[in-house]
Amino acid sequence: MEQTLVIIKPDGLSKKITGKIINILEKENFKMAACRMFFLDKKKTELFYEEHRGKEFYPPLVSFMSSNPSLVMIWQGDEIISRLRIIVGNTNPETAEEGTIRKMYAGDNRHNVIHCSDSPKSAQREIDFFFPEEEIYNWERKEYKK
Ligand code: FUP
Repeated sequence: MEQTLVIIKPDGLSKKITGKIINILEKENFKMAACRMFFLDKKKTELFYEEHRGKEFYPPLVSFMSSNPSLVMIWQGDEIISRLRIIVGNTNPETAEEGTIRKMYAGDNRHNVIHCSDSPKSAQREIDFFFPEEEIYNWERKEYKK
């Protein structure tokens, strides 16, 4: 089963859409495997977005991501990496497809409420970046009344 890293960014928490985003993921039948709140300080953000170091948007991105806490999660499901990229939508909400999370909730291409891994390789790196193995749960859904 494929896993991906999801971050509800500081603007997502401020906009009070955490539940809405989790609801979208649950409706897809994806399963949460880990969840923790992180205050991404400057150093941790710089390392996480290392591939963008040197770009003009890197300093303001680091400052935005370290302005408030984020909710960091691992989600799993069949082909979740590519499927979630479609559900999340383009980096810039102006060009994102209708109905995508970023089209519905993002302000601009920096304050875009959610991160999700873009490939199996980056998913593995990002999962290892935040979670030790013992904090990742492999569990099965059970049937309950109501
Ligand atoms: P994505 O995979 O869609 O999150 O986008 P990228 O990996 O290209 O960029 C990572 C983050 O850098 C974005 F989510 C927000 C930030 N960014 C900017 O602030 N300005 C830009 O022009 C591009 C990206």
